Amino acid sequence: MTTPRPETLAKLTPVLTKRWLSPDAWRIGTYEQLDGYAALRKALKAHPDDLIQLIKDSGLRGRGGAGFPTGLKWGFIPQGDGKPHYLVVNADEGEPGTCKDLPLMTHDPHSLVEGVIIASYAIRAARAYIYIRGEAVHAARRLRNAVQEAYDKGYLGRNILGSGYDLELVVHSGAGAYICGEETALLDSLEGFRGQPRLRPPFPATHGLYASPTVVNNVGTIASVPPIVLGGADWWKSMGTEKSSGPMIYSLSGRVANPGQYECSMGVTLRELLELAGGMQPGHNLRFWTPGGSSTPLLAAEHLDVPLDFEGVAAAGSILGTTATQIFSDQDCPVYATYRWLDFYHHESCGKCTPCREGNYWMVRVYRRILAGQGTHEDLDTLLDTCDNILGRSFCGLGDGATSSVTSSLKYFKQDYLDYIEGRTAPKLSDKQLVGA
Ligand code: L3W
Ligand code: SF4
Repeated sequence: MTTPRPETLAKLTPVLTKRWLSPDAWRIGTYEQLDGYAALRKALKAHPDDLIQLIKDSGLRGRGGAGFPTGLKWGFIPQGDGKPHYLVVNADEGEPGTCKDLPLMTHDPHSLVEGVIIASYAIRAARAYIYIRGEAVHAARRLRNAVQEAYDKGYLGRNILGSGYDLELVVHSGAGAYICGEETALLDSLEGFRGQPRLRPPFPATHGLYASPTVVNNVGTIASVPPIVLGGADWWKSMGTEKSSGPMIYSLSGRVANPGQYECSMGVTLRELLELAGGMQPGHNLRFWTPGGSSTPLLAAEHLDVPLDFEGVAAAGSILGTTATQIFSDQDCPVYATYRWLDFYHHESCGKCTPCREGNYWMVRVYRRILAGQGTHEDLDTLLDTCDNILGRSFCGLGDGATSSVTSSLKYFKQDYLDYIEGRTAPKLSDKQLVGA
């Protein structure tokens, strides 16, 4: 266990999480007492274009994994086109290890609702949707309650706060498919079709929901909007790094003493996060970790001081992704962990394209063989070759993401694979588990 140092503790920057520990923060009365809906009042007095410029100036980047500049995306919405515009919030948090949006919606749902209203006003949308993961029953209940409270208080519906602006907000629960977190599959699902990715371009910004201009943003992105409106772009940029501005919610899970959500300025390192979280569990030493969920290449103990911002993680050969740091120790097996992630991608593959559908199916079978002590040296080449045929050849990011842990675990932990193949590690799977992929 490491004792937190005061200078490290100063790195906690509660902005999106600042109300989480207040009693009943999810109720509108508490929210209003803690600055709630003050940003909306301010925003409704501004011109929509000025709000888009403010978000551009803040440097806010998407919190759903890709880090696309939010103000730029809002600016893509054509104006004066006569078509309806939509805002869709991607609340389908399903990436293994990722746990930042569901706690936000559970503890502080009004921050998302307020962000939705401001963002919709900025892009001139009269209808917005929050697409929430089907299994997240409690968060959806909190969210629906918050939406109703906002309607009752005149923050939603017709002529919001006497501004003349109208907005309807619908909370839609999905049916529990990871692929529906891909923005175009999400739109298909929202339209009532089977959720499968659409060809991009055209992007949702011009051809989104019902073929109309649509902004799709992650929960954390939209919940960042009210603090930016209140605090200003310079204040937001005073946190984080030059190209990755603001705070970010990092979720720590696995072999860590105090798992949970830690909101810090972007660019914090895993070493600092671990100090905040009380260090590793007793008796465990860090061996490997994901910087941003299971779709991001693994990093190793040597990467403890990598700045966790978009550029820093990319320079280390991985992706910031959803800032879901899953921590594994010297008592965990990178081959088995990779197999479990791969099994997830194989199960969640929508089947639309061959590289992902077939590639993941076959790779799961190879992993089972290796873990059952029946692998060969050629299997390692087969895995790399299959990844080569999935990465960049898949229809959407799910296929690419599936290869991340395979290639990175082979890069850093090839010896662990060889130990199974050459009989130094006891098999983890039985012969019976070889089939059925
Ligand atoms: C208009 C253009 N819009 C790009 C928009 C695009 C989208 C955003 C980013 O995947 C990643 C993925 C996962 N005109 C545009 C444009 N856009 N060019 O920008 O797009 P893209 O394709 O870079 O990424 P994506 O498809 O949004 C997201 C990774 O995140 N991930 C997992 C995420 C899981 C969750 C979750 O469970 N909640 O988010 C982890 O790393 O692999 O690479 O809006 O339309 N020219
Ligand atoms: Fe479906 Fe996988 Fe192809 Fe994406 S990459 S479209 S999830 S089969």
